[in-house]
Amino acid sequence: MPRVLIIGAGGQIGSELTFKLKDIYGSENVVATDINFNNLDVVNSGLFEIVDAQDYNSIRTCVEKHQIDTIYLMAAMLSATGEKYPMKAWDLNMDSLFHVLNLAKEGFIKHIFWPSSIAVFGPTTPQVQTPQHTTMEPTTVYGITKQVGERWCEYYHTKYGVDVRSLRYPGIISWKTMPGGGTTDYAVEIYHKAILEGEYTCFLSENTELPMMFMDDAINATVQLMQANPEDVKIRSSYNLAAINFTPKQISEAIQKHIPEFKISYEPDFRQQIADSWPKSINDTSARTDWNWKHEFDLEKMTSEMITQLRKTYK
Ligand code: AKB
Repeated sequence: MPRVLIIGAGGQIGSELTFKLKDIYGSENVVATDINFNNLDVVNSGLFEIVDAQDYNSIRTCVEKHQIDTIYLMAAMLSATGEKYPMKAWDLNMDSLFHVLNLAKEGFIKHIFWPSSIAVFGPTTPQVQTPQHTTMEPTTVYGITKQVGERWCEYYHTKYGVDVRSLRYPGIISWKTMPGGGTTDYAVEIYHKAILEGEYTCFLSENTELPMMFMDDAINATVQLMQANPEDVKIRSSYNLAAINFTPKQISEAIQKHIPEFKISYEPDFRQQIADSWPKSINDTSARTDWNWKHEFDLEKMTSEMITQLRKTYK
């Protein structure tokens, strides 16, 4: 049984990964950590420790205390917040990655999952069916940290034999924990506002198409990649990963099938420029071929699940 540590377990993806990994490996083998106690569902779900992702000793102490062999590093500052605090984003995203890579290099842990993002791509990247290997000139601080991080992951794997695996997540849509500070966050907020207020003002323009994915698919991809045979994991920078692509107009039409009176308006802000620099769709053939990745949720299925679950939450 792996002994797992999740850093950033209180966040949107970290929280659901925590619940899933506890289901698979048993609560006693999974230690959730975050820098605060904010997510009570996670804090109360079993083993929980306060860990500062920027403090090497804080992570190492926790690793040694719980005899951890696998770390999922989910703490990061995302694209929109990163533009407000560039140096903080650089420090958090890079320090935490180096700490974890070095713990593996020094023999304290054996396996690492580290998420990359579609933010590694930029305005000079082909925007439709973006290939795995292509021009990457990110224009956000977050994108720069993810691109540089990918190079370091591959470097640690090649030079030091570190088993680090990574996915370029698209925008992730879920109902349990809110995302924070991302450009794709509108696609979560819209469902909450649709249920609570029947209307939503979107910070991206109506025809801004972006790659997206329902949380269950993202978690399954993560688990599948981490369980894959090492020889099948041929890419050690980060895998392109895709499911669905849609615009604010298309998601609002999908919501209107369940809530006919729902209204959307558009007030694009600084996040429009970030979205415009990212792909509209992603080619993830390598993930599908190397370790049999398949997604399950399309826009309709995801919308129906989001609305059902949020109606229960807000009842
Ligand atoms: C963001 O919008 O910053 C993130 C991402 C695409 O990595 N959701």
